[in-house]
Amino acid sequence: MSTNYTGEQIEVLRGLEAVRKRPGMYIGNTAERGLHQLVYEAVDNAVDEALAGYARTIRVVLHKDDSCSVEDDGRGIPIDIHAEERLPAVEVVMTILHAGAKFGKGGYKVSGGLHGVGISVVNALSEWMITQVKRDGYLWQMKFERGVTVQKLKKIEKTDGVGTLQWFKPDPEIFEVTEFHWDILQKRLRELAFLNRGLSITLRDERGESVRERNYTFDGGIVSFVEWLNEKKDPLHPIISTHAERDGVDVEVAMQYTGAYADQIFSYANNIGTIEGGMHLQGFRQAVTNAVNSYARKRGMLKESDSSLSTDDVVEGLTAVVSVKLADPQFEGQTKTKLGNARVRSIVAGLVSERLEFFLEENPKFARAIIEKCMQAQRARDAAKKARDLSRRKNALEGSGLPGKLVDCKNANPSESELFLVEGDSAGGTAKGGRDPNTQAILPLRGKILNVEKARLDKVLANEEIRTMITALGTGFGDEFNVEKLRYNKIIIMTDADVDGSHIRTLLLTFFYRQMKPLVEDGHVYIAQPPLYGIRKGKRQWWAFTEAELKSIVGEDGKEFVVQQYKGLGEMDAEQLAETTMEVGNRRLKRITVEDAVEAEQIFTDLMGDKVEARKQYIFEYAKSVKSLDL
Ligand code: 0RA
Repeated sequence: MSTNYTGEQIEVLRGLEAVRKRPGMYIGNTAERGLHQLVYEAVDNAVDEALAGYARTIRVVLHKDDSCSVEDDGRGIPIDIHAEERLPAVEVVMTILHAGAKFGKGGYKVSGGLHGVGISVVNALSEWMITQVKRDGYLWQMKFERGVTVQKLKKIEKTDGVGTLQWFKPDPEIFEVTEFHWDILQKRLRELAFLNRGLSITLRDERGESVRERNYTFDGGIVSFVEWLNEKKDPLHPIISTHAERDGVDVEVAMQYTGAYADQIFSYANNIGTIEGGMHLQGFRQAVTNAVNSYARKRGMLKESDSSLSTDDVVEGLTAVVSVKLADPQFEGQTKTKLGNARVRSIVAGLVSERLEFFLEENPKFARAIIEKCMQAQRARDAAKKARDLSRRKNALEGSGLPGKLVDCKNANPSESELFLVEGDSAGGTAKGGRDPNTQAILPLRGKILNVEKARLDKVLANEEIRTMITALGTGFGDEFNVEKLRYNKIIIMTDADVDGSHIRTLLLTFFYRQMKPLVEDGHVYIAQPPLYGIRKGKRQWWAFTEAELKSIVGEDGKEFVVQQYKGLGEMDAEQLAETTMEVGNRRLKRITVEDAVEAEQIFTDLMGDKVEARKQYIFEYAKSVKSLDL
């Protein structure tokens, strides 16, 4: 046998070594994201089997030892001997890099830039892995350790069933963290269930004291997705949807206008979220723009002298899911999430035009509501542009153009400068006293004014405070935003730990995300974390930022400690504020991610929208999470 050992085995070991040496090349990173990528890889294989028409259910279980199993009821990975490799096919799939591709199953094999690295990568990065296959009358099993076969394929028992189980424990030698997060997984699994109509996906968590289990099955597919996205919004009409195959591209679209002011359009190619958009999204946007304009002209709602509705106008308040599946997806862009196949644009545009034109013709009442909504967006945009032009002219007249309320820093180098957006004039004064005047600038914002603005984001621009802030940042906003003109590397929102503070924070984050997106994407936005408590004992002084920290300082009884709760920034003096919240080295900043901003946007919708129920719910939820509520 030793003469045989060379060929395949060496190839296998080389492959495993490459994966374990540079895991990032295969799964992105070895942090949280990479860890969850392992589950996605296993799940994607099962979803492929469902797309091929065989599997109907997928079951993902998080076990107590931080291992994860993914089971499907498909045909089972083949076990017959692979001619070239002279190993059972399942062993080839599990141990040879990129072997998955050799088993092309036709149809719309998912082979995106993010997924499709092959289950052998999961195997290589797992402390152990067990593969079970039910087919041909038996349950078969193999075992691996760090990708190396430790138990050859063997029959376990008789069974009539079919399917595949992949059970793996991520290797702590590879991963910085090995704990799966329920929230992350359920979000993706729910999304996959929406995108694959009828597919039943169960997530079960056995790690805690009580078992948690959820099943996601949506007979409506992406129509259910849109329904779910619009749960808290005011839809203007029933969901419009279409599903067809053209030239080998399977296209599904569901859309619904709401009273909201932002659009929410999700696009996918082969179940992968195309964050950077691409041809399918372009085709969709183009078709909606054309259909809405041509209907509005035909009905005389847009007069000959009126300018056409822009794409931004016609997508305001639109919730949509565009999902395409194709055999040869080209993923482009920085994060390989932009669909490049040019023919997909006209295919999607054609289908959407056809469907939307038909809907508008058939439903004049709904059509009118949609057109009116879009025209309102157009008017708001025109008004915002006028306001922008006006303020630009005004600034030019005022010389330096920097607002009087801004307490600027001396250092003119943006990479070293920070801007604190501080709630209230009095806290602004304190912050001014506590800042490092070389690098830290202060802009006080009058919270109450922002807070009562229960209206569309465009109106926010009419707000003096916000205009002042835009001028201070130097970037412009909306279509004219230019991140290169940013005058500060860090923009730090510093608000009180109460409901008002939380409103202002939400509004600012939503504003940044919608009107100055690159600020968030490039990580320029932060939230200051003032302490919740000051604790004294004799001459010693501590700060606690969480309840847990307070407990750990004062212990269970804590009799000799004097604990002061800080509700507002104004309760601290300049020195205290500097020491706890502003000084580099001492302070704790939370950097805002796109996910945070999206969440803020959701909260903003709840808070500012017309749905009283959602607003009540938010305040109720919020009230539970803070001890004393200052209303
Ligand atoms: C290739 C061929 C066949 C099934 C599969 C792959 C398969 C792979 C995975 C991975 C997870 N679950 C899976 N289920 C099936 C079937 C070939 C045949 O039976 O004719």
